[in-house]
Amino acid sequence: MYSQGLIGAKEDVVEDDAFLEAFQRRIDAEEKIEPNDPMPKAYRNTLIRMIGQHAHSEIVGMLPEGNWITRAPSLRRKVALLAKVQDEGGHGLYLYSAAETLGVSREQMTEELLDGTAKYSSIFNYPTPTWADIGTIGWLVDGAAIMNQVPLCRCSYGPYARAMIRVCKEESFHQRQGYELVQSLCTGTSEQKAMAQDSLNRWWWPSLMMFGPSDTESQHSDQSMKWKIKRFTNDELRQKFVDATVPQAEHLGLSIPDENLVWNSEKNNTQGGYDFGEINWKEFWQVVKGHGMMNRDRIAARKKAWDDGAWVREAAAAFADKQRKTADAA
Ligand code: FAQ
Repeated sequence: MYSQGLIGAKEDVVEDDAFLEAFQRRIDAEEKIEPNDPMPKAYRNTLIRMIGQHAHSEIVGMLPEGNWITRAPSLRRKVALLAKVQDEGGHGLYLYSAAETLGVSREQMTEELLDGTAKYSSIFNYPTPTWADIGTIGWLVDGAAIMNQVPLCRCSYGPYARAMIRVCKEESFHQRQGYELVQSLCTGTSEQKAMAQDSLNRWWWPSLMMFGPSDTESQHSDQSMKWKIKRFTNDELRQKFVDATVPQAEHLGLSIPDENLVWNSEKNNTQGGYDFGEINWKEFWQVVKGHGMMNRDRIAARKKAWDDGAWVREAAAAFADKQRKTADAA
């Protein structure tokens, strides 16, 4: 699927045992792999799939929050929300650029998003009916994103790892401003606190789903861990997120909507951790396969933006072409 027009691709590399072992030795020595380095096709394709999905998630992720920009309750909140949504757009652009170093074009990636071949995070297929959802997204969704993305700063592929450093700094700020928003609601009127609780009830389980299928179901984790693309498994990160977030909810005076949530002092090598209830995997796969509440709207919005922007892309390409011809003639 991603084999055409690879920028730095060493198509002539013979993937024999000697090559694969030498590549693994570089990974084990914590060397960064750079765009023009020889790499196994499967390593390249894994990164294109994962970085592409990540980039699409950032861009699609602008939609649920963008929905509230015109209705933010104060100028201060509107400025913070505008800046956050703009940051997510920026993250998408770094990530598309990181994927492009692997020889895939942004056009190809976008077409694969629009035709359903490429995925984006399940979380952005849930609606944002109340203002409290803006706080909860910052608190939980950015919180989960950070938990997943901080280890990606040590990913073996250089351009992805470097892009993640700035992304994580910005996501940390988003998480704090989201938490501060929820905290204002929790210290406000009883209606405001109820709005925060209702929002937590709706976003808790989808946030846990962001980490992907359980380790026994994950198709790519073993190989991605071996290549040091992923540093932790999906379940390990999910557990870290639960352990970090439950005390935050307690501090806010909110209840996590899970009757099976209980502290287990034996967990995490006896350091302790929370046991929690079973995720609704049926719902997860339905959303991933395109049947969530907002999937159709999200893709329709991205398709409209892509179609409406066609003339800009054509004009930019024509301008670049003209400049090249002028330079050639000189
Ligand atoms: N949603 O074998 P695994 C954000 C798919 S950024 C949809 O475990 P892997 C910022 C997976 O692709 C959020 N699909 O896969 C923000 C695979 O299908 P495929 C995005 C999912 O790659 C905040 C299949 O299931 N972050 O939130 C999901 O080893 C606020 C089997 O799964 C990233 O993308 C899911 N939740 O692990 C923006 C981080 N989970 O591709 C706006 C980078 C799994 O074979 C507002 N990505 N699938 O057809 C990753 O860390 C990994 O790719 C995982 C999945 C952990 C997502």
